[in-house]
Amino acid sequence: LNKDINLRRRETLTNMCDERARMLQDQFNVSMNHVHALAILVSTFHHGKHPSAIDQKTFGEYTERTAFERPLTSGVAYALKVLHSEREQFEKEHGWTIKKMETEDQTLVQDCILENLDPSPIQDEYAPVIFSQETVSHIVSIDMMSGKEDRENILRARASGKGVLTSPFKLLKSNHLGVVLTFAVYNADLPPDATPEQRIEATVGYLGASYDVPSLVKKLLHQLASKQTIVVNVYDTTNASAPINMYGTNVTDTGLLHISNLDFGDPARKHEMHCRFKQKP
Ligand code: WA2
Repeated sequence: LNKDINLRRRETLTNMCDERARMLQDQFNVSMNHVHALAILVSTFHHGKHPSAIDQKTFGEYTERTAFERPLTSGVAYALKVLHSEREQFEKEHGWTIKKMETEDQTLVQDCILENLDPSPIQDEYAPVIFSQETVSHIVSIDMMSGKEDRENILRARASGKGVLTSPFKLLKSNHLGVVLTFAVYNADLPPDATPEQRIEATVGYLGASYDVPSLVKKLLHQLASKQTIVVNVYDTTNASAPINMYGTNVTDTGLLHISNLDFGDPARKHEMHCRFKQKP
């Protein structure tokens, strides 16, 4: 009889965990597809039309009105690829200087008060944000290649042509760990079977979305009934020996555990959902 009860308990935990993992993965996939579509929108109406049919006002309104299509995202933005030889002309056109994300006093940068940010030192190239959803307007004019995680994402996105994810890191103006999803935007004459070198050459910009993981997973789990029953953690397990806790409090509990796999669409990153019962049998 006891064995039966234990079996039932295990089964219940498995089903609840798999259901939650599937929901999170599906919502992530839906928003990823819409971020991809935004990259195509920018390619078509900003780079494909002369003069451009998109400015900050249009981008801001459109992304705010379609925010419901991107569950789990806290905002989207577009950064332009600017070579050093184009910098002076670019800054004159926009009326501001390209800013650096990392400075001496990282607390000032974290608050993201633009006056506190230094102009970017000379680099081969930059990725300043030119359009943003209102929710992330604080990153406009910041060179996304000056932040470690953002830079790695940009380099990987443009060489691959795929949507890529960062490891969890502390986003600007946020107290939580988050991740950034990036799609490269290419100029029109990129062949579909292009090599990484051709892709890098044809890159014109980067469309990115930020995910404040803890608040978004919390919102998602609260939509479900019986949230009292189980404790959920989400981990980035890309480095199997050093998993990063992205959601949920640290657990010391050694009770019944179920692990559901999470696929966020970037094969270079691994994620898992860990579920436990709140109450002992
Ligand atoms: N977006 C929002 N908050 C951030 C952030 C970011 N990156 N990086 C640090 N805090 C425009 O991949 C291009 C968005 C980066 C895209």
